[in-house]
Formats: sequence, structure tokens, C-alpha cells
Amino acid sequence: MGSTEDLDYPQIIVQYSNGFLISKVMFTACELGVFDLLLESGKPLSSDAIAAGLGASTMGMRRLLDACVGLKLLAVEMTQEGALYRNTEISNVYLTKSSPKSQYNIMMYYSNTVYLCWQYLADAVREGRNQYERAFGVSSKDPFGAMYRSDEEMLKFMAGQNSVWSICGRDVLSAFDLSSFTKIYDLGGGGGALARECVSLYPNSTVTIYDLPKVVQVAKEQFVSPEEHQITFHEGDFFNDSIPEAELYILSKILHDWDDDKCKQLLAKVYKACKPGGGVLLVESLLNEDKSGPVETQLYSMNMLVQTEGIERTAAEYSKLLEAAGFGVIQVKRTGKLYDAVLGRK
Ligand code: ASE
Repeated sequence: MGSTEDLDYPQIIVQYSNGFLISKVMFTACELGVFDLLLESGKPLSSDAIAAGLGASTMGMRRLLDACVGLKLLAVEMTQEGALYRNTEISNVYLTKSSPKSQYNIMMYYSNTVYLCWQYLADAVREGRNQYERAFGVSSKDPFGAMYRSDEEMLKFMAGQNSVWSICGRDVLSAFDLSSFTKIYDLGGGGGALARECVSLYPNSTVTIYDLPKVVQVAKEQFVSPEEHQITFHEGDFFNDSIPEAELYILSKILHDWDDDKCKQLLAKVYKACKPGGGVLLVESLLNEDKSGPVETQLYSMNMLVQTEGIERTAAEYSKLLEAAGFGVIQVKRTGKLYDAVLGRK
């Protein structure tokens, strides 16, 4: 066979079949606050104590905790009083709500929104379009109208996107030396976590978050403090309203939401607005040129199918879009993490 797979027992098929069970166990332990309780407690706790502390059944909690041990999200030790559970290092850092690197918000978005859209993946593949109508009964014509169908959904999305930058932000912004750009616009900058990373990495820069008025309002209220003087806001719809002049435009996970025509429209507007000598930084998860991987990016591309009008692309595909808009000297940096960087210059 030339592989470790055995046709008598196809380990990989079993593993993939169970993949969604793994996701849901981790999401549920996060949602119920298991990792937060164990962090706050500062000492290992019994299953009954955790169940009582979280208002859950002892029957259900014991099984959830044991599954988390199997997944290495918790550790267990046997004592005279019975089994005591504690967080592993990785859970303390990434699964607790209060950690600066918490992935809690993106997990809640995956578990409660993305998950429901994936119920209709077969329909999405058959029809070639997103599945908001089936999943949530809202029109899929305007994907962000659908994604922001309520203030609560919008907030969950913004918080979720923010959590990604706590683990990838520094790498994508240091992929190129951006210190020569002082006036920066983050188009679709949402909750501002990438803008915050940018002004911390480039202390001479100011970053303006350009986003829809209701997004800007929530960003100001909940995510960016008025003391963060290097971060400002501009309310608008970048497809229909004007884009002010700047030296650098960051488009982070924006082009992957749209088809080639929309991307070209947007990049042409950005090119027009851009100062000569300025540039555009695309932050995206890049597919290999032959689309053979990385598997995370291939899966995200499926997610763009069920949730947006977009697709994940290769570096060459992004370069072509940039060139079509007029940008030259295009540089690509793979970070080895989830998101990569492409810089085009005017
Ligand atoms: C978007 C990013 C995301 C639009 C919808 C989205 C994410 C989830 N839903 O621009 C974050 C990336 N994760 C995945 C699974 O694609």
C-alpha cells in the first residue's frame, strides 16, 4: 500500500468520522466554563464539584471531563477521594475566557453559527452558494447582512475574529517591515485586534479601522478604548462609499469573502486611494499553488462556500488580483501558521 493505512482497519477513516465529536466536546467544555472554573479554583477538582459549580448533571459532567482527558485538554489524578481534574497548560492558555490568547470566542462562533451552516454542506456544494436561508431563514444575497443578522451575531463574529489575532497577528504584521508606512487603514478591521497588534509593532503608525457603521459602533463600545490614541475609526461600506487616502491598506480576511469580480472592484478602489509609494497588505490563509493543501485552508475554503461569496486562494491568484488593480512588486510571505501575508506596492 505504501502507506500506514491498513484496509482491514482504516484508522484514518475512523479518525475523520469522529472529528466532529472531538470539536463538539472541546466547544462544549468551553461553553460550560469547565476550563474557567478549574483556572479560578487553582486546585484540582472532582467531577461532582465541577458539575455543582457549573450547574450541570454529575452523569453528564463526568463523561465530558473524561473525554477532555482523552483529548489531553484536561489531566486527571486518582486520589483517595476519587478522580481530580485539572487544566493542561494548553487549556489554561487557549481555552479559558480570561487568557490574553483565549480562543474561546472563535470556538463559540464555530460551535453555534458555523456548525449550523455546515449542516447544509451538501446543499452548498450542489448549489455553489452559502446556506443562510436553510440554516437561519435569512436571505443569502448579502452575506454580511446575513452574518450580522442580529447585534448578538455581529458581536460574536467580531469577538471570534479578534481571538485569531492573539495567536497570528504578530506573525502576519512582521512578515514585512511596515515601519515606513505611518498612515494605515484596516479595511473591514472589525473589533480592532489586528489594528492593536499593528500599532504595538509599529509605534509610529496610526491605524484607522474602516468598517460598517454598526460594526464601528460596537468596536468603540466593546473592543477599543478611547485611550488607544493610535487607533481611529471611519464608518463606511468599502464597496459603495469612498476610501480615504493612506499609505498602507490592510485587507485582512476580506478578499476571501468575495468572488474575483468583487475583489477586483475593491482593489481598484484601494489602488486609486493609495498614496504613490504606498501599498496594500493582504492577510489570508494561502493555498499551495496546486491546491494540495494546507488542509486547514482547504477546509476554510469550504467554510467560505457555506458562509460567504468567497473562496481561499493561492499566492498566484492573489497576485493576479493585485496586478489587475495596478499594484506591482508583489511579495509573498508564508508564516507557517494559519494566516500568511502578501504585499503589493503602488
Ligand atoms: C470570514 C471569516 C470567517 C467570514 C466568515 C467566517 C471565519 C469563520 N467564518 O471572513 C474565520 C475563519 N475560519 C473558517 C472556518 O473559515
